[in-house]
Amino acid sequence: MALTTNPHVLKWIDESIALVKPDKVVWIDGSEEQLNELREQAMATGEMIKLNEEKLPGCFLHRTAINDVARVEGRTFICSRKEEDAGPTNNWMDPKEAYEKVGKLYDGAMKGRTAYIIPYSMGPIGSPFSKAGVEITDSIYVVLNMAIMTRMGKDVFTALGDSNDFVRGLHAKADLDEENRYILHFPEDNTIWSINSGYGGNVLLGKKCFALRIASYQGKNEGWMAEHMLILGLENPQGEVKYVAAAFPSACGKTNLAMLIPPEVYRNKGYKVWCVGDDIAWLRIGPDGRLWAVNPENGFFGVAPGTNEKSNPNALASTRQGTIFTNVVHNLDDNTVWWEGLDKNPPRNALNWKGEKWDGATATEKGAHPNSRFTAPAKNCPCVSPEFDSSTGVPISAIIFGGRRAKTAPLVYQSRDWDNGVFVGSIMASETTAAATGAVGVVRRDPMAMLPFCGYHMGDYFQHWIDMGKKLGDKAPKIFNVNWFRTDDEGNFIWPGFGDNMRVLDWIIKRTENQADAQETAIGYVPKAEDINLDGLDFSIDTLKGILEVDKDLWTQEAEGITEFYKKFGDHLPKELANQLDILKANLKK
Ligand code: GTP
Ligand code: SPV
Ligand code: MN
Repeated sequence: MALTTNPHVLKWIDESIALVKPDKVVWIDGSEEQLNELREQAMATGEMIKLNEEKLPGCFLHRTAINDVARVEGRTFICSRKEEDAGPTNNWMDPKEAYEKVGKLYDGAMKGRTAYIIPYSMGPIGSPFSKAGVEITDSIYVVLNMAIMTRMGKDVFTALGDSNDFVRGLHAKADLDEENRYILHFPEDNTIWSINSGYGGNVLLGKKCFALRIASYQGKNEGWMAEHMLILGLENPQGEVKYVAAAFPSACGKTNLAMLIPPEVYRNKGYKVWCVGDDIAWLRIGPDGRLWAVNPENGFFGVAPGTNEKSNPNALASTRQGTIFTNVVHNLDDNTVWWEGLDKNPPRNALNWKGEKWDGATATEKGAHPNSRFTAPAKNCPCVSPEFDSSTGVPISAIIFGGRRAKTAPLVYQSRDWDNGVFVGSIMASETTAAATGAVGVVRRDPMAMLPFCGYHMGDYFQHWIDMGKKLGDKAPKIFNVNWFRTDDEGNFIWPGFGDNMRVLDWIIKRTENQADAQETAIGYVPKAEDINLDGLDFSIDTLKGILEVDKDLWTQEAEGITEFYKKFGDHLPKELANQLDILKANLKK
């Protein structure tokens, strides 16, 4: 039975169902009873494997097809009516052509299957920040993931009423054919079409497709921002909490920073980090003129490899119940899971991410896929912020950009002002990771970590950032850049990272309070080495000076790279950014 009488919802569902022709239609009400039935069905077909109930209560393992393990940027399209509106960094398809061409693939794609209709909210239901979505999918795995990642169920329809303001998402696994895999976004129609994939970022349509690509377009039109950012609160010994939002590209450390446990010297004094979000932030100017953020998600879709008791105990704890693991190792001895970097005892009697026999002691290949993931409820996180469900969000004091750079970018620097900060975000570059298909470790420009996620012309997106700064005026957050990934001549990371990143956050917060010094360089303000607290850390001040250095030769090359990159944006490049590039060049000549 339909869970709503909203005519816009019903019309779109009727049309979509007529196209994909499922045998059955099931409305997802969000009840535990219904979810349990679906879990039972997925266990019966092998789609989900129930894990050890004592060690991992309510947890499941799922394996995707081996050709379907990451986002597919080459097959992701922005279907705006005008090609120019998609801009130079997105693939574009004419919407008419897209509906027609991919419509043929959808025709009858759910024959013999069940269509599940999922009402969900990005953001707390009823918050002025929040937006509703409806996803039609033929995958139980998607339903169960959406139940963790979003606020899902019939209350969403109650909050939506008869409004037309919801995002339509149609997902069909079809036959998982790579050649016919499409992730299409129609920003002007509030619509997403995804076909021939079963992997997270391609199919959990509330996440990257809606909360970044469609939402960034909505934000541009409505005066707010949708960003690929974690949100954390840093509590000082006086009990005051300052919030920061940080944009790093995929698999570059957002989840880790968001759940950071400060080193002992800080913990002893009473410092604590609270996690508000680990991947996406929606930011609006509040009644007080400051920038406020909510995390539109309700769970973490985190990278498994490298997550352990030392690197990120809070993430690990988050995965100990009610979690879905995707493409990790299945330990057959005790029916649990394992991944590279979990501990030094890989299981011997196990199946790798492909489901093949795997012996961790003798294997030459990795057992877990490098982009294997956990889907864990945010409420499981020991450091989840008390403000997690706040409908007004949290006020942001600092915005941090960052990426993986073996050289060039110093450990941390502060921009001179907002426009310079937008410039810093726009020139972000990072080595590619396994989070998307394609080569790994290649440096590419990834402005604001949004290259794969901006739903419109990136030059106009830069302009939107500049315009937001004008509205925020002196209430704007301060903007910083960090790089945890400088390497030595042997390719080892120099900075210890993880919990010790607290030492950098400490300087950042002090800067927002005008309580720390800095030295001006060609690119902005860099800390004086003695102002980064190294207490309790075996790390020499000379090594620190090394990773704080701004090498003028490298930056001169960088400026050339930026000049080339900026040409892409033509007359959509804000004059403020062209001006910032001139300033950088002039500074480098000084
Ligand atoms: P997405 O979910 O893809 O958006 O990734 P993310 O930005 O949340 O990255 P995540 O925190 O999952 O980290 C990805 C990888 O970077 C993991 O293998 C981490 O172990 C590693 N990593 C995270 N923080 C640090 C750090 O401070 N130093 C070093 N060397 N590695 C880190
Ligand atoms: C990312 O790639 O940035 C992720 C994972 O957070 S996905 O949901 O696949 O996009
Ligand atoms: Mn991400």
